[in-house]
Amino acid sequence: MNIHLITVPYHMGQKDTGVGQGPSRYLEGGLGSLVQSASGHTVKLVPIEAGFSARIEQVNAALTGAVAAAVGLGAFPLVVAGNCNSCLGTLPALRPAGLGIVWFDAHGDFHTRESSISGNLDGMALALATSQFVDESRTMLLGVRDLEAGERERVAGSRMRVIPAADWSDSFVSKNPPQADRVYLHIDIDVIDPRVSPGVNFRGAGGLSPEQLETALRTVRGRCPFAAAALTNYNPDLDVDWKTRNLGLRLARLISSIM
Ligand SMILES: [Mn+2]
Repeated sequence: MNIHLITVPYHMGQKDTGVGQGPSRYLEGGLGSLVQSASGHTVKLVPIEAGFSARIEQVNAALTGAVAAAVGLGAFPLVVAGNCNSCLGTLPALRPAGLGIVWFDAHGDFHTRESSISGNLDGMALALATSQFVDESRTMLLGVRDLEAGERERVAGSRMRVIPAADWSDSFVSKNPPQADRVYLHIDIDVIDPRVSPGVNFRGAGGLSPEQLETALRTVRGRCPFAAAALTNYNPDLDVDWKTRNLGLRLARLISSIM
């Protein structure tokens, strides 16, 4: 299957700022050729362009168009984005029947406008995704370790299946496969332990190891196909010796080889 490598170089509508620089650094690190060699298929690079300063909704609308175009051609959409709210651009372009979400993140991204202290859209990304596009019962939140007050209660009261990083076991996913025919895979790279991946805005201790994440990805893929995948939230300004960039490249390579 051909891959459309869709890059979204934006942070909250601002181009090439903070985590919005991540896609460019990955591309400079060889992302395109690596995805091509891992998948053995043609890779088309699709950069989202919405000017230097746009509304988040404009960026996501452009992303919806790009993902829909990929799906229309039977290509696999691999989204590399600054923000987790890119899910709100990707999901509307995917056929909803049987669709689930597998979401790796240190955070819940499960605030409402009422529970959010910051009002930051990224803190609501999964909450909006499950209220608008995919039912909670078909959603898994994996590797979470930093839930805020208000959000913690909302996650606990949800029908999502949740495994915190602190309770991680490699067998969890095989014992609790996604209740879906195919899944949108979302990886916020801050799910990984910051000691091995420092290039993130959140450096709270206790994240997953790259090997734990990779094992989980293989297990999920063994149960159901990916409808699309997203890799988000790499901040090159905070990276050390390209550790997080190289990890992201490794993850993109794995996704491309098993998708
Ligand atoms: Mn996060």
